Amino acid sequence: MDDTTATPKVAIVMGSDSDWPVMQASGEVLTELGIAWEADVVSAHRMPTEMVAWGQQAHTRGLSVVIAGAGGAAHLPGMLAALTPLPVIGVPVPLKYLDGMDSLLSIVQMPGGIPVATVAIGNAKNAGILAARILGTSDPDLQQRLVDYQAALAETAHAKGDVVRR
Ligand code: RP5
Repeated sequence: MDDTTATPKVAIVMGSDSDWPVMQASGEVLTELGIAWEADVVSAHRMPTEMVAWGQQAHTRGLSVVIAGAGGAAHLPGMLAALTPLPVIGVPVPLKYLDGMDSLLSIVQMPGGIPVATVAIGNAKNAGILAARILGTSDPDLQQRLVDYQAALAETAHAKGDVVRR
C-alpha cells in the first residue's frame, strides 16, 4: 500500500457537508487502494469566488483527479471542469425530491469541450475507483492493486453463485 499521509492525489469536493454521507464512499475506497486524498466543501452557489480559486489552483497543488459531488442544481462538477485541466468525476447526490434525477441531469449534460465523467446517482464508490484507475495508468503498483480488487469482486460473485447453485 502507498503512504496515505502523502500529498493528496485526489480531491473529493462537495457542495455541502450534507453531501458527505454519500461522498465518503469515495474516500473509503481510495484509502482501501492506498491513495492519498483530501476532502472539502466548495459550494458553487454559496462561495462562488472560492470555488473559482479552488478550481484554478487545483492542478498546481499536486492533485491529479477531482471527484466533485453535488445535489439538486448540481453545478459544482461542471464549473470545476471548466476551471481545471484535471479530470473531473461527477457524483450526482440524491436529495429529498426527484430521486437525484435533477442532480444527474445537472452534471451529465456538459457542453462539448468540458467533460465531466459522471457516475450513477449516489455512487461515490465508483467515482473513487475510477479515480484510482486513472492514477493506475501511470502507477504499475496501483494498477496491480486494481487487478487484485477486481479478482476479489469475481471471487465474491462466485461465492454468491455457490449459494444459489443447485
Ligand atoms: C447542493 O445543495 C449541495 O451539493 C447539496 O446537495 C444541496 C443541499 O445543500 P444543504 O442545503 O444541505 O447545505 O448545493
